[in-house]
Amino acid sequence: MTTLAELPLVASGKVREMYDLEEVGYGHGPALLMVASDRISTYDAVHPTPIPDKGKVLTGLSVFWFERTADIVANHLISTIDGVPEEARGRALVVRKLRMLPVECVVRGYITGSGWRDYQATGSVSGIALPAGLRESERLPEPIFTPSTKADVGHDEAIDFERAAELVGDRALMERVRDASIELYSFAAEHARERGVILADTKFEFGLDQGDELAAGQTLVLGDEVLTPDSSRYWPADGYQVGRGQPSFDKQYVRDWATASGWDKKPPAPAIPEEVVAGTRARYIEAYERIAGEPFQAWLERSGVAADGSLESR
Ligand code: Q0T
Repeated sequence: MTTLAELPLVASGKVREMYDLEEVGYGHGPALLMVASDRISTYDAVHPTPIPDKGKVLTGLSVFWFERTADIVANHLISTIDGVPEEARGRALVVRKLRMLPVECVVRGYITGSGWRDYQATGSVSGIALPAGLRESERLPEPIFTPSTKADVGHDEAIDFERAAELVGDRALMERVRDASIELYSFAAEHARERGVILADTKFEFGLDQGDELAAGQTLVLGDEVLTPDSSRYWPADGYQVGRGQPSFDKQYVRDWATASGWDKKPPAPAIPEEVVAGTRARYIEAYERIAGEPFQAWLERSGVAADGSLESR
């Protein structure tokens, strides 16, 4: 069996790595291994202390959503076990290599974060005029599609739909992307709501099948991680209050501790104390169990993680 160290690294992000797998299996074509680490970032800085099992929680959640949304749009997931090196089981997925579209597909059901700032300044977000008098964190009359550019460094820049269509080079394709994004968000937000979690907003990335170059009949494919706490804002529904920022489901312990510690929120991020690590890990596992509706252990077993019993002591 291959080890991670033998695979060519094709991309490395703040919290994830992508490796080249060449061809896997039969009929799938070129593939990548997408590996979620246990690294955590707050205020755009990665802490030196990992959150044990965070990468496995996020990978399990992505798989949960890929499996339940395949009838909305095709996705890049090929395998959770075959082709995944033993050391990466549970935290890695074999995915189809795509030609990625050069836009981030953000859907917002609530007005918060950069959307709230843009709304306060202009009354609009990504060129969409919103009703006057919205308060911070308020639910929008309907979900809105607010694309952004993928910045190599620094923050993504909000763009309107027409600019996104220009960057993609195909307005009809961009309409399919927008419609799929809103459908995915609506489906997930309703599911989360039934489990006491608000999905405030989320970000998708799409691609096209490689070798499917002819404009007619290109297959749109959902890539990246999907509907995880790193690509989305999840808020606990109990305690939701309009008119202020909401605590994050997963990262609030770290943020509260970081604020109290006096850290100026500029890199380098400080080490996280063990009780904050433990509380944060428990929140990630709770997020998995609430959303997926099964014990986190079930994902570990399905994905071939060797048992070590360490979850039994929770
Ligand atoms: C990609 C081809 O994941 C990224 O960087 C973090 C390490 C961004 N990224 C995604 C791709 C994907 C996906 N997902 C795909 N299926 N095919 N490229 C490339 N960079």
